[in-house]
Amino acid sequence: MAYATILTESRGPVGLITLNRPQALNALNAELLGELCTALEAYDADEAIGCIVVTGSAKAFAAGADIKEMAPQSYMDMFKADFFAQPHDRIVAIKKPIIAAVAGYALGGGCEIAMLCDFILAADTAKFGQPEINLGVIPGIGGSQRLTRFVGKSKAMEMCLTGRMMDAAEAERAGLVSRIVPAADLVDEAIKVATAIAEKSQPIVAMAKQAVNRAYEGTLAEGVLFERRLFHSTFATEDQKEGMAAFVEKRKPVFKQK
Ligand code: CO8
Repeated sequence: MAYATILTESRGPVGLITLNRPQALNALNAELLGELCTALEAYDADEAIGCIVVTGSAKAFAAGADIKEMAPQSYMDMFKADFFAQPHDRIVAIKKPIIAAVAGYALGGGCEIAMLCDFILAADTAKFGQPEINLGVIPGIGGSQRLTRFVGKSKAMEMCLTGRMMDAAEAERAGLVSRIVPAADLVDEAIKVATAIAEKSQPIVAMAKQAVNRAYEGTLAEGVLFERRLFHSTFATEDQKEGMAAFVEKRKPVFKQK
């Protein structure tokens, strides 16, 4: 199948998905998220594939949800569409293991998509962050919940309140990524690991994935729903309009605190 915003390629038993909107640093618009989910589901259904790798470019895994697409949305638009519920739920439903191979920026929704994968291999150039606060919104696809489970409350709170980025070394120390590899080797290393997983028993791999997720996901569903409703609510504020308008106009936001 031909996609407009991603590239797909089978490497032996591994399905490789490359996010490919270079002009927007792989910002996650509706088309890209839809194609990503469709490609994941196609590999999930393909008996020849045992593991999936999702990667981006050298500069950006993904620089977040597409701010230009979101900027004009109202609270009602977000609420009625249950914005971001679909990609979240479709990715969570994938049964085969998914490895995120992250180089460059993984910000906002980009960091959240990486955390929705089963584990993250980071290039030494990777930078992770939840900078939504700078736009007058909060994470909307599980970031405040999953980041806290990965790195603990203190660091997650600091990241979500300040919007600062973590480099690869800090992300590895904090437990966000499984390990760091040189940027030039990232995709090859991810394919190597994915091939090793694909060569194991697929039903047992699926069970191991379920078991680890069981430990990790406790009351996550409630947390994600709670977060999504709050995220929708940010679109009722003047500061969301200001934060996103300022980004589009390439100026500093002047928040009105309302
Ligand atoms: N949305 C739309 N366009 C973007 C985005 C984005 N998130 N990020 C970058 N771009 C565009 C820029 O506007 C620019 O386009 P143009 O050339 O037309 O002006 C192009 O990509 C290149 O970007 P920059 O010129 O800014 O590149 P720099 O190297 O100077 O800076 C940065 C790179 C630091 C990554 C910078 O682009 C940046 O800060 N981007 C925004 C990061 C951000 O705030 N992300 C969070 C978005 S909000 C969010 O994700 C909410 C999550 C809700 C759920 C998500 C579900 C998927």
